[in-house]
Amino acid sequence: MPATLPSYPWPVRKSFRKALNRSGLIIRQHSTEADQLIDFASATAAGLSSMPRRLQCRFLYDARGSELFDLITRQPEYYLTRTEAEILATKARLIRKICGATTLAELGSGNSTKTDYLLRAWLAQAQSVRYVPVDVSEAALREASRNITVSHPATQVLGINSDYRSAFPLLREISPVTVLFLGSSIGNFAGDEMSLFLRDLALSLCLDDFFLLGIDLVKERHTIEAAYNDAAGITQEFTRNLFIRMNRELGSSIDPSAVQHVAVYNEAKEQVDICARFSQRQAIHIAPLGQHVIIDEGEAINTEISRKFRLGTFLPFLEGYGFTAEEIFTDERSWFALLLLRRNGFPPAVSGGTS
Ligand code: AVI
Repeated sequence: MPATLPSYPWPVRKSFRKALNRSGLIIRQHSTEADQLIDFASATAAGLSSMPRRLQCRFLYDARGSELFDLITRQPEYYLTRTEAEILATKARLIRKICGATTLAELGSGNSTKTDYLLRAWLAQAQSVRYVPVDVSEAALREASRNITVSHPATQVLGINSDYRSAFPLLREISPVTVLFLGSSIGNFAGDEMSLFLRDLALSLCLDDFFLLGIDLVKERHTIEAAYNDAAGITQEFTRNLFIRMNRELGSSIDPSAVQHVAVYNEAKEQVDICARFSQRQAIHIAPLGQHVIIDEGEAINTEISRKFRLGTFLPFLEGYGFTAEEIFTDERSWFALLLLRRNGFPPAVSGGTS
């Protein structure tokens, strides 16, 4: 686990500070297209050679993958987005009251639709608000920025086009801040990734900054499994799209029709394990590295996990990273929770996972 956070050279910080007074400006990530391709190729090669085989879920979100995820959130079985939006709709004003006139920064903002409730609540209390969305997709940032500027002209939008971790060192520049991490995206992290994320975020925030975290709660198996096996087959297409992306970018020559989407709730681990099972043997080519990996008929590759949480164990775990709950908001069925956390402590010097 790296001991230090990535840091930006002074000129980048300086230009970010200058940009704080403007709107709509996109800070670009530093990696080139070639770097991104090598990152995809090497992570794929490592994941396919590990046992069990596992691909990193961040690669699911190319342009088509992001479109498909957006469609997933509208499926009747996928309760997460709707339930979180219901909570936000009723609690946004109270959240603003507790957080005060902080800057809103959103990690993995996507199309920023749920953020609308918070922006309205912030603008009901002040003439303007600064909103800093962070996303790897420049197209998503530009669209969100355009939409928000049209629907809330008093919002100053300053997009950061990078992964979360690279954006963390800039959070201090916009403190006092409320960082949003919605949709239970934290559930897609494995134990060590979650620990690293929480530790780095805690180290990047100032004392008394806020962290609004959406988490999906443990519930009956059939409700959870239905959400990841929608009748329209969109989630299946989402899983398949990762292999279509590999064909396009890595020259992999995979037969997409041999990819079967399998999503099963593991009650012992309290997580959905999402896999691609191959109905035929495949020789997966990773052209940029000149490698081949053989996948046998019936073999499965894990493409994602989606953890479900219990408040009784997760809140003390968050406290261990310096985050204390100011308020916990849930829906009527206790299916989903929004945790309003305050950073008022310190993370451990060396962190461990939840499992
Ligand atoms: C983004 N994330 C919170 C989704 C989830 O529910 O774990 C990703 C997803 N994968 C398939 N369906 C939804």
